[in-house]
Amino acid sequence: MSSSPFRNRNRDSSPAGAPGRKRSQFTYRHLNQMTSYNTSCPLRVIAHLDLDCFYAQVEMVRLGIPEDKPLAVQQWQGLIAVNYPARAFNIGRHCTVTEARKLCPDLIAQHVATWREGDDKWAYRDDAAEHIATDKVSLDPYRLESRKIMAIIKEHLPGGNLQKVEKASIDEVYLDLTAHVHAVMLERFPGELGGPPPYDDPSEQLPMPGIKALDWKADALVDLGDEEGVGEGEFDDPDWDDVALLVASEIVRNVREVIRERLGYTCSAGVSRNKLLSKLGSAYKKPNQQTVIRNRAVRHFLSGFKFTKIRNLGGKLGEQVAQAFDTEAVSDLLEVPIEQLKTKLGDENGVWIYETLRGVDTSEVNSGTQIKSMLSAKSFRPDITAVEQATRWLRIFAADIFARLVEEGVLEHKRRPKTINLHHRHGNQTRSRSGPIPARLLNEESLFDLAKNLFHQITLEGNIWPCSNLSLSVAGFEEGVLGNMGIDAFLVKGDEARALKSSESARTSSREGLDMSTRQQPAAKRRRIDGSGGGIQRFLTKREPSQDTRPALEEDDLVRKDGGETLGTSKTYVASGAAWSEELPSEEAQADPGQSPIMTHACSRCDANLGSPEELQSHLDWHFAKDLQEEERVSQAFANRQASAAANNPRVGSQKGAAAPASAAAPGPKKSAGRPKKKPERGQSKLNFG
Ligand code: DCP
Ligand code: MG
Repeated sequence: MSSSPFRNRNRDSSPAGAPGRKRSQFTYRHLNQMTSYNTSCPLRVIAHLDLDCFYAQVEMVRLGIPEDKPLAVQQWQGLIAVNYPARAFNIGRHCTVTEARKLCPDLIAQHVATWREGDDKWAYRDDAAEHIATDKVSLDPYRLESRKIMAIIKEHLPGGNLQKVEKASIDEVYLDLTAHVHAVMLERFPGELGGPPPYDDPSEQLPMPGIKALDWKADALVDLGDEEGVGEGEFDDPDWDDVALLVASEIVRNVREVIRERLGYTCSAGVSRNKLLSKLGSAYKKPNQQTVIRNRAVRHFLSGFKFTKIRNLGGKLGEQVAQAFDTEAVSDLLEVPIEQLKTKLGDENGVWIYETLRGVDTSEVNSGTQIKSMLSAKSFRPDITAVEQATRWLRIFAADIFARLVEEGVLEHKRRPKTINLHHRHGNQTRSRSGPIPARLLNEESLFDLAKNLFHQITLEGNIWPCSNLSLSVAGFEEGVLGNMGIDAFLVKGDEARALKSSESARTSSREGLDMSTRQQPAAKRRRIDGSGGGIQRFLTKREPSQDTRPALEEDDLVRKDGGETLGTSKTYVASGAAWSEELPSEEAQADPGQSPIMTHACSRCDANLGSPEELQSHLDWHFAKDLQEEERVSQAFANRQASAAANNPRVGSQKGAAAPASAAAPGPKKSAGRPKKKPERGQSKLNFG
């Protein structure tokens, strides 16, 4: 290496590993743990990358606008992204376009692209801002760029087991660089790390790195403060955790450079031992910088924050803590003994907060993250008041979602959603209906038909106008199967028995939360899905040529059941006018679609024999309600277990512990939905899709 960031240790001193020499605080076992992404490995290295003023950069690159020109991305009269030159004028997301122009008359305000009925694709339109009533925001341009960024990152990093990348939101990525860094360290320090442990004992300490100083280049290195007696000082020799972070910071710098070269975007990064710290690190110095938080600097770094800035503490839990201790400063809370935290906040929360404030976080970088749901929504101003208006929006939603499904590989049968869900808001009341998406019938038209049908069901309840918000979502993604349309496709078997039900779980809630009830509706009869006739046709999906053959891997639509932030990996925004992401209700149905002819009335899950298809469906709905309940019970238990694991071992489980406090705010296990009524609700039996 020509410009090595490592400077050799003074070789006058005894050679690395020689008797009498100070040894590393890390062992051979710790070193080895680096290869298996062990989340409690003390040599872990995690990076968080966050694009600078992302949407604004996308527009600047698209329009060829010089970097020093102030630009903001406009959505109706509001701003959703502001570039750094514009921020210098005190323009922020809180400003309206008019206010921003007053602050900076030269501001370029670019409106986001919109869908407009009648057009079959979103477009940038000069008059979009005046069409809030008839346009719907499209974020596709940003998703597209986001995918390109992901592809570059993945391409740039070594493959196989050395790569662990999690897309956390449209402009954020976590990298677990531990295994990669391990490989680099072995290559660069063969003398110290190459050999087997003395006496073949992995608990032996490693020799110290044969270097005396590390060159952090331009990285913003968090300093250690002047607290005395807190951990290691600046004058202590670098140990392997410092070396690992240095190697990681080189990798991250390279990744950032490649993104910059290939796409023109800058991003900021945080490099540390876990997600919690790295996320704080990437926001620490912006734009276009990276911050390294060495283990020895963690305490000083965190003590400067308000704890409400820490992942998972921005919400209710943070408020509760602030109230209980009358402070928002991490430094104040560091003084509070764990027992007191437990007394005031409960055992789980107390332990979790105690650890979090000390920078403990063992949450995994989850490379398997894929879209779990897609949502297309519109808040109306003014409210809409007629079926025809709603139907026009449903068509746009269906087109929007289907376009994203195509990206996701639905035409190639890579992945497909199993359920569709419609939410309707009238005053304080939100109603929703969901149902299965037939496996063999997934195209824009069928989504539209399904949406219309769900809407029709809602209208049957009456009192639905005016409507202030409609949202359509698909969820329950499964890996694609299909291909062979043999007889199997038409028979009821195994899990597919669920296909027999068309589960409509209806949820009516009031904003005040006083009237939250979940009830299982008896399934409607299995319905015709399209108007084009029954018979075999309705099982066949027209295969349309794919418009786009790029690999479908888009994760920014991912909306986690736990509300995203619980795991700290997914941002959830509700932008005014048109939500681009909104917390979805938990996946409502796991039903495999099925318009399959019923061959039996026996329940494949419990062998109960039902008298009619309708009864069987009701019965399966009941199973489904039980499953949901069970799922929630299990995840709750899991969160609790993690929290108690964390209590026993402060290095373990803080992430899942993270889920625990948040889950306190999440709906707990529902009261038993009970057996559904056998009789269909009024109007149900008459329903037809299409
Ligand atoms: N976004 C949005 N509404 C919000 C917040 C964000 O539509 N309330 C969109 C626009 C942002 C993008 O998400 O460009 C990424 O969000 P960030 O919070 O990362 O903000 P920026 O990337 O714009 O700025 P920064 O440089 O602070 O990361
Ligand atoms: Mg950003």
